[in-house]
Amino acid sequence: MLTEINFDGIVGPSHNYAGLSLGNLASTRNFGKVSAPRAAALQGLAKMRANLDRGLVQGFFLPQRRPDTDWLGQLGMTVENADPRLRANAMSASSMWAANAATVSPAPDTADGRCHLTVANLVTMPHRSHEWREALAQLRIAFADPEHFVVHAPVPPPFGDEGAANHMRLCASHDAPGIEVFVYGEAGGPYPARQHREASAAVARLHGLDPERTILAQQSEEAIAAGAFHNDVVAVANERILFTHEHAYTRRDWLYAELREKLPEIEIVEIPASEVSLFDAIQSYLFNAQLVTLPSGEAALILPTEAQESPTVWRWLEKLVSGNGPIRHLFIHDLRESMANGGGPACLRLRVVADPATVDPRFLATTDKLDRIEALVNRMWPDRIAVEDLSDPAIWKQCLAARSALCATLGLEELDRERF
Ligand code: SUG
Repeated sequence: MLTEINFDGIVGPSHNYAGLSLGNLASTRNFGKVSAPRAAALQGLAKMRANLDRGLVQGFFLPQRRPDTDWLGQLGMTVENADPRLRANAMSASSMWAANAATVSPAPDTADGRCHLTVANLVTMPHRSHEWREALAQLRIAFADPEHFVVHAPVPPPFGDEGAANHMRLCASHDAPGIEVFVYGEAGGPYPARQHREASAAVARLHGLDPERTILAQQSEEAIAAGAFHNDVVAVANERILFTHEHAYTRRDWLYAELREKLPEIEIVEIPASEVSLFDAIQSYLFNAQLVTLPSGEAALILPTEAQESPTVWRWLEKLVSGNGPIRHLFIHDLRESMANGGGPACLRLRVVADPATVDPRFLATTDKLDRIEALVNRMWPDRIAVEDLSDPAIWKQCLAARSALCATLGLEELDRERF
């Protein structure tokens, strides 16, 4: 039975605000703020628990080992003698944003009938460029069944690939063949375009997708310049619904026409700039919602608190669900710690359409397992981290010990032993 499984990144114990992500306005704005890693992880776990209670299948990925001394070693440094900026890059908890872990093409879309995953190389940002090794290791364990999955290593640099955050799949239902849309950037005003066309095209080829059912669309320069460093900040798709901002794409009319031709049942819900500006959409992370199909068959948006706090955005959303439109429910979650680094509900999860019975069960959530993770977070995650603390050996030790304990709790000790 193919179902959508949302794998959320568990927020790591080193979560901090070092302002490392140029073009991500929240990251820049909150540089130097004191973070609350324990609260951050608990907020993420509460979202997972709520989704489980809603009848959705929930999985997770583990936080990566931080400080990443293997990466510093490749640069000829140790965590003790690294300069503070590079040390901060080695301490980032950014792997929590699982939407950037990989791009996923479910079995009904691929030539060999298996689900293909390509790990993202994340080469544009130094603090994210060293995530791929452990991401690959986790995916190879979680999706080890060769009958159902193929896990590809990242596409080579310099072609930047940021994974599912720049990929959308539209289909009549999750288990039917889909139309896969790869969104790349060419220009972004003062900011880098993090997803390159060459990388998107390579992933589509590696996954064995039918070119007739694959679309490469350019993200608008205006959107990137306004702070939409990934497509999932200005659009989200699920089954036959595309929910998007008017100014998300360079050739919007062409894209909509292609989609309508390839999937006649598509429902495009577009917010015009005259009702919600790109600025308000990006500030509120309205589009960084999880758009999910509930067991009842109805579509729901899982939104961050910030969307409710913006009067224009909230008015628009209330109108959306009170009408006859395809989206019927709104659920709000407090994810302020992740949001302050530019990561909303959709950034925190990687969607994989698969039969849960074919996935390594150690990566699947149950209420009992979430209880155990929560207890561990309460006991071992730092309460606060200021940017200066990233140079404190006691924090390095605490972060390493917390992650080791989590690996042990989940029976994933091999991740603790492996070097990346
Ligand atoms: O890559 N923030 C992440 C946020 C990623 C959000 N993901 C999606 N849109 N899918 C990023 O910019 C901030 C880290 C810092 O500033 O220290 C950061 O990496």
